[in-house]
Amino acid sequence: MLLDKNHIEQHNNRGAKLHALKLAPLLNELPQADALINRIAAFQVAIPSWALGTGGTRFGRFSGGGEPRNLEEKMADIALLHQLNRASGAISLHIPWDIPQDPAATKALAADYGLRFDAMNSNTFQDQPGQLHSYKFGSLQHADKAVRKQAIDHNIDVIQHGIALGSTSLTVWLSDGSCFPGQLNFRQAFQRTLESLQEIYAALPSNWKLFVEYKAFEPNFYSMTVGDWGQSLLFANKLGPQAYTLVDLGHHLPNANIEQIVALLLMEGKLAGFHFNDSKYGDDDLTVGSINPYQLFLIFNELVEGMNAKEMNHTKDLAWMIDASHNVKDPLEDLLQSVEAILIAYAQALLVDTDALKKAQQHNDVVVCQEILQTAYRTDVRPLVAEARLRNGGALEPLKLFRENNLRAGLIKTRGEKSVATGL
Ligand SMILES: [Mn+2]
Repeated sequence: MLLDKNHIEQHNNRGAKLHALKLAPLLNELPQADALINRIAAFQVAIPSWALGTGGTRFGRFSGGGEPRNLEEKMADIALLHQLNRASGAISLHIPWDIPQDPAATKALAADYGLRFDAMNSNTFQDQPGQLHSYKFGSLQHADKAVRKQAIDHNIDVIQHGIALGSTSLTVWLSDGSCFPGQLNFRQAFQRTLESLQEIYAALPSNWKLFVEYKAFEPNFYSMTVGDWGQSLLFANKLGPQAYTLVDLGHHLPNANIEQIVALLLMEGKLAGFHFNDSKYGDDDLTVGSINPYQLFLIFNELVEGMNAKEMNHTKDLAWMIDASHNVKDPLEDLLQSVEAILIAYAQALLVDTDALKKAQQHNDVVVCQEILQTAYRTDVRPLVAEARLRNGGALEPLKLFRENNLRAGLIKTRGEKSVATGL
């Protein structure tokens, strides 16, 4: 369900005067404001197909109503987000939750909406109905070769689905590991996983990337076979030039220095996938920037610095995706908040006076180093982000417009109170 363009125009006209007042000081103060706005306007974040419904925990799930009932409705939701913020122009599909029944039609629908297909996601962390072998004790690491083969074949099948849609990357997140000491031989688990990944890697088209996503714990609580960035990097290096590490912000132990991790992965040319969310304790999958926006800024600061050092394209060279769960908020409102937080942190990182920072670092002027970072972080860049959105044809205030037009009520009317989207 897309919004009538007139509604966006009227909303923008109503807020135009106040927006101009807020933007003017930034345009005066920042000589590079125009270039900044263009960079922000180019930034796109993919939305995963499992993020449009209400999320839950193992204790319960509380649907908010109007959830998309199929892939087409999920795409319609992302198209609506993209219409509002012009920064959500990609969808990341999960197989088998969202297998396109008619790939050509799915591809055509995406083109109509102006969406492209981001990374494909395989699933060997749960058993599907009718599945021959169980993943209870792992998939690519499994002691039984038949289980490993089933998991390898699934990943190759996901690549085939992706080729049909025009995707160019595969994300492999494994829940493989062990829950108790002695359950697993770590070296053998690693070797078997590597051999399995090598078979998947061999099935990649030459223009594809393989992202190896790591996670510190859960669902296995003693060891995870791809448990941190070092293990992921080992796999990626052993696999070859098309394999990369994927950083998910929620997949670290508490207080991990994620900004240092991304800096080093970029240095090695091995960072290519990135999942946004926020957390206080573990893999909480909360709205991006809702708990620790300063950390998000520090991470973006290293991302921008590291990408610039390698002359990378900010928009295209890393696969940016939101990977969060919406347990108590409207998923679409939550995603609008997340994208906004990402663009704000990106804009703040672009504001960092890198020349001055280099000088201060050279002279060990720790005070000035902190001042430079915090000056950027404490700048209210929201008018720049809004201006970027306006130039792209989006809404001045997407969340406000979503509510003004009762868009969730409209979705409930079409889809019902009790519709449930596939996902976690
Ligand atoms: Mn993730």
